[in-house]
Amino acid sequence: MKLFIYHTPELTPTDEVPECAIAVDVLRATTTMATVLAAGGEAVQVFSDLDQLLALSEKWPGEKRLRAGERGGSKVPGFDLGNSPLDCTPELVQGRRLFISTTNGTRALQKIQNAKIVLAAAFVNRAAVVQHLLEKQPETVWIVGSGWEGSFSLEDTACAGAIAHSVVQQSKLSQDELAGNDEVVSAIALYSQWQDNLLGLLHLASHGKRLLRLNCDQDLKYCSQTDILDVLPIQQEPGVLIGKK
Ligand code: 3SL
Repeated sequence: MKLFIYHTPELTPTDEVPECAIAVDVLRATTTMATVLAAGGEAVQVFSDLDQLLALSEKWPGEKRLRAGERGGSKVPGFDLGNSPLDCTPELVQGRRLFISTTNGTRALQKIQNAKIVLAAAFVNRAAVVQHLLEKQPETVWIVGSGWEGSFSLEDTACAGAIAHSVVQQSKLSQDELAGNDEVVSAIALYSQWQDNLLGLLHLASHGKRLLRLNCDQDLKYCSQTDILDVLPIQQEPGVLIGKK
């Protein structure tokens, strides 16, 4: 297995496709997706465009859908939900499909949707993602951070590092054998430094600060937890993820 980390969708190559690609948006899209699927959501369908989301979800039975729209950290008016994982209770999401569009996370997933295996990861479901990699042993794995409007996000790279760190610990591969690019080495170093204080890292991150200004302290707390959800969000058809438990 060779692992490559790309900090943003914009930095991700477009002329090749890996066997397995993983989108990461710790704050908060992939954390929300894992939460919905762990709580019994039927599927998560991602859109970069809000109008497309509204048009497509309109064809879905009303009682079986939830529409989530986030821009700039806030809920889009008229949508059922914004992008807080804390709103996604089993009572609300069970048996329903989440149609979701967020500023960066859904774009990252769309960027990698042609890979053979497409996953969504966050700290909350890191162990499930690592277990899948160890079982399937894909030859090439890309982890793509969502970033913020084209620039680097501390928390997404730290989560990519958490995945890489755990693969090294649980496989016979050394860091040198696993790393396909320099980003892997630096992501592991970042995670290693902060692994005992991920909430502190989220407070330091620029998007964490943006969310704190929007009074999302509890979201940061939730998103900083590692390995609390045993769920693997895996793409079933382009743009549609289901939860493998
Ligand atoms: O950028 C995104 O996709 C979102 O996760 C941003 S937010 O955390 O909902 O503000």
